[in-house]
Order: sequence, then C-alpha cells, then structure tokens
Amino acid sequence: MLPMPKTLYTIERHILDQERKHPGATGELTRLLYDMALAGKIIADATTRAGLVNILGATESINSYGETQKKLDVFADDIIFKMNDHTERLCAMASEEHEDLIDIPTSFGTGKYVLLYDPLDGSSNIDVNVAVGTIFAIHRKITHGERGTLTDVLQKGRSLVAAGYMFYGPSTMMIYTTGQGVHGFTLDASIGEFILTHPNIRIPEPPLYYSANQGYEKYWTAGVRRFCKWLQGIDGEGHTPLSQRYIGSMIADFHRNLIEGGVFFYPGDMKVPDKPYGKLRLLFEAQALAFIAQQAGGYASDGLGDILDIQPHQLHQRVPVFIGNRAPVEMAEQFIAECDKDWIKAYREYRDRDPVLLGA
Ligand code: AHM
Ligand code: MG
Repeated sequence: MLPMPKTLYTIERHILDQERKHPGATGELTRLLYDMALAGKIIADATTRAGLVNILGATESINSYGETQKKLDVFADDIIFKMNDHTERLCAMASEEHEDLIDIPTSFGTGKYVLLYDPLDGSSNIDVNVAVGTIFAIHRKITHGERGTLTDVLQKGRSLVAAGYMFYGPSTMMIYTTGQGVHGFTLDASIGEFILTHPNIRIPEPPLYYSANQGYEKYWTAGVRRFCKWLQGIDGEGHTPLSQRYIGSMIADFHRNLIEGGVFFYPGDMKVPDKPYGKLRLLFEAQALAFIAQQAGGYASDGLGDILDIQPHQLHQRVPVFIGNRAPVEMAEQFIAECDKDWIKAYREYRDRDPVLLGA
C-alpha cells in the first residue's frame, strides 16, 4: 500500500483560501497568481530541458542595458507575456527585458492590475547549470483610463498587492505573498502541481549567512566595507562570523537567507561617481523581494531606509539592496550613515528625482 499524505494542499487551494479572507475579492488576483504558477511550471520545464533541446546560448538581441539576452530569457519573457496578455486582468505589464511599458494588445480588454516581472533572474548562470529564478510583483491600477500608464507602474513597493518568485533549483519552488505571510510551494513534477511545503515562512534568528560579491570590495564605500567586516565578526563587538555564500543568482541567495537566516547585499558604490546605485532593479527585483522579506519578519533597505518607501522615478531605476534579517540590515544603514556622506549625497540625488519632471 502506498503511504497517504495527511493533506494535499495545492497552490490553487491555497490561493483560493487566501482569497476567501477578502470578502470583496473578485477572484481576478487569484487567477493571476495561478497563471504565474503555470508560467513557472513551463519555464521550469524549459530550464530543465535547455541543454537537451539546444536552446542555450546567446541570441542576437540585446536588452535595454546592452546586456546580451540568453534564449531562455527570451522564452521566459514570452511565456509570461502570452500567459497574461488576453486575460483582461491586467492593464499593462513591464519586464526587465523590455525598455518600455508593455501594452495589452488592443484586441484584448484590460483589467485592474499591473504585472512587473524579471523573467529569468541570474541568467548569466544558465550556461553553467546554476539555479535561476523568475521574480514578479503586482500592483493595483491607479489611473482612470482604460489602458495602464507608467504612473500605474511607478508605485511604491508599499502599495504592492502581491509578489513572489519561482526558483528553478534542484526542485522548482514558488514563494508568494499577498500581504498575509509568505508561503512556499514545491513542484511535484510527477503530478505537475505545486504543493504547500513551507507555510508561513519567517526568517529565522540568528542570521547564519551573508551573500555579496566581495570581488567588488575595491569599489565599495567605507561604510559597506566596515559592514562586511562586522558580518565577519572583525569590526564591532566581535561576534561569531557569518558564513559567506554567494551564488550570483539573487533568488538563490535570497531564498537561502530566507529559509536559514542571513543577509544579501548588492551595494551602491562610487566606481562611477554619477552612477552610485548598484546593479539591481527597483521595480523588477528589489520591490518584490523587499515585500516578501517584510512579510517574513525581515527587512530590505537601500542603505538609507526601507526599499518599500522609495517612490520610483523611472521604469529601469536601480537600487542598492541590503536584505534579510532586520538586525544586520540596520547595521548596514548605521555604518553607511557614519562613513558614507559623499555617497549618500550622490545616491539621494539619483533616488529622489521627480518622476513627473522626467515625463513619467
Ligand atoms: P540579471 O537580472 O541580469 O540576471 O542580474 C541580476 C543578477 C542577480 O541575480 C545577482 O544577484 C547579480 O545579478 C549578480 O551580479 P554580479 O555578477 O555583479 O555579482
Ligand atoms: Mg534580474
């Protein structure tokens, strides 16, 4: 006789249960989240078979930052678009791989949500078979026209209605929040269903790991260097060092720290003084993970304050990221406040630009 599981809690059932907690819910967000889970299954399958079907390697297209896109990026981007273009749940989409807002085709109606996504984060890792992920964030439409505009996209992370990621590792996982805790599901490939395996995730204490590309320490500001020394137990009160783990796929690094306790950081620097903001994207990467961290009892900062409170001024805005357990992230803020006056001035000038003046 086969052993019977005590419960079989699928992602569909879970999302529906969450919906029932909102009496006025129409079910649109539920179906949108379920469509993202389905997109995740398709991308997971393509990721697994990538080597076999020979879709690895660069295409000729270059994304809006001049980086070469991999074929799997293009595939993942396309799947998410096609999954959502016709459902009448969205008024617009925006993807890390597109320079401008993605309009809903005029042949289809529109809805009350905006979807932002990074279709394949960490894609430079694909060719060497290292885990990658998809990040998504959902805002409510705030303008009154039929179609979405940049104003609907340039909202603070604080206004997100949902966010999540799919993680294509040894197992495929989907983690999401609608502001009622963070929940994790593992794909059972034999039945093609995401099963609830990590309900109500809380970042455990104490933090065990730190994740950063220390190869760039040369470019870091004094405050960030001191913070890193503090993590190692060298600067400050001399606590037990945290172990360093850096995969270079933010989802993989973030996920480990979410489950085991730790802090990930990709700081701004003064390597190019008029670009003091680091690498990561506020709208496609940082906001979603900041919302998840906050819902799991953690914290995400740009080094000055909560990432969820940053008013975006442009679609591809970049942001320094310190994310994980609250205490180390607040230590980073403290070291930066003490040591990095020039950097703070330069970064504030960038961060606090007016979206209206820039034509948003
Ligand atoms: P991508 O969206 O182009 O893949 O870039 C984001 C990725 C993150 O997943 C990761 O943390 C970071 O880039 C790694 O950058 P670096 O190679 O500079 O350490
Ligand atoms: Mg990315």
